[in-house]
Amino acid sequence: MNNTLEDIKRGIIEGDQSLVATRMKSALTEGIDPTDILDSMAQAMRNVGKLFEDGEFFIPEMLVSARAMQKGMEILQPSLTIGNVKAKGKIIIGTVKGDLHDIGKNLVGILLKGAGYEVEDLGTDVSPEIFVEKVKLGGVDILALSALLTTTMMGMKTVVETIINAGMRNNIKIIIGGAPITENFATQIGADGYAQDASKAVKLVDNLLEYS
Ligand code: B1M
Repeated sequence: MNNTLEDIKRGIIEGDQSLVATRMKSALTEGIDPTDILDSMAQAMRNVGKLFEDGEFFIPEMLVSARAMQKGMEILQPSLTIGNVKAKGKIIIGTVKGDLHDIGKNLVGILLKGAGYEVEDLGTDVSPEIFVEKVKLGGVDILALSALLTTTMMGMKTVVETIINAGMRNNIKIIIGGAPITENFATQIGADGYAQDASKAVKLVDNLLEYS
């Protein structure tokens, strides 16, 4: 792997925001493809997860790595988003109730914006009622739900059910994703689609809204 990308990975794992910021800027001046930069960043977070599983990292270490990752994403975001063109559709995105993980969701949001969609991000720990309220306001094409915990993923089913009970199911498509989520789970809970990663989420939305 290229040295700059190695440094970015190391910066994220060590939680060194200034190393990430400097090397991220170098990567962009060197003309490294932003999606390759993103891949290295995601790899770094997977390593952090492994270190946590192995008992070498604890919550504080995960948090500083997450902050370094967010710092890098802030710098990268302008290279992934396109200018002022009419949006292809509106997407509401959020992490489900009880779940505070937002890095993957943010990545999905950034790439969707980059692909020309208007994205409203409701943040983390979002209750089914809040999702429904937003959908009721109208003009929403896709509801995008993220979950990283096996204990919160069932919250996605509750969101689908709350949307059905509100009589809004035919108005929108619902897509889901996050580390513990599978295609099978998406089918089981009645979602319209599942994407394994952020770029697949863009393809999925393009397909659902018939842009591909
Ligand atoms: Co937590 N955490 N965490 N954590 N954390 C995991 C998820 C875990 C797998 C770590 C481990 O044990 N190996 C584990 C979950 C185990 C399980 O449920 N089976 C875990 C745990 C246990 C916990 C706590 C319970 C720990 C504790 O308190 N004892 C706690 C829960 C807090 C809560 O949410 N209520 C907790 C807390 C945290 C921090 C706050 C410290 C921090 C989050 C900071 C933040 O997000 N701002 C954190 C982190 C950083 C992680 C790991 C290390 C990294 C997650 C991440 O950012 N990955 C994670 C380990 C891992 O994932 N290997 C772990 C990088 C990111 C780019 O990938 O989020 O998977 P990811 O997103 C991908 C895809 O999943 C997909 O696309 C993204 C990009 O390609 N995707 C979608 C995601 N959402 C999508 C939506 C879509 C489509 C695709 O459509 C809508």
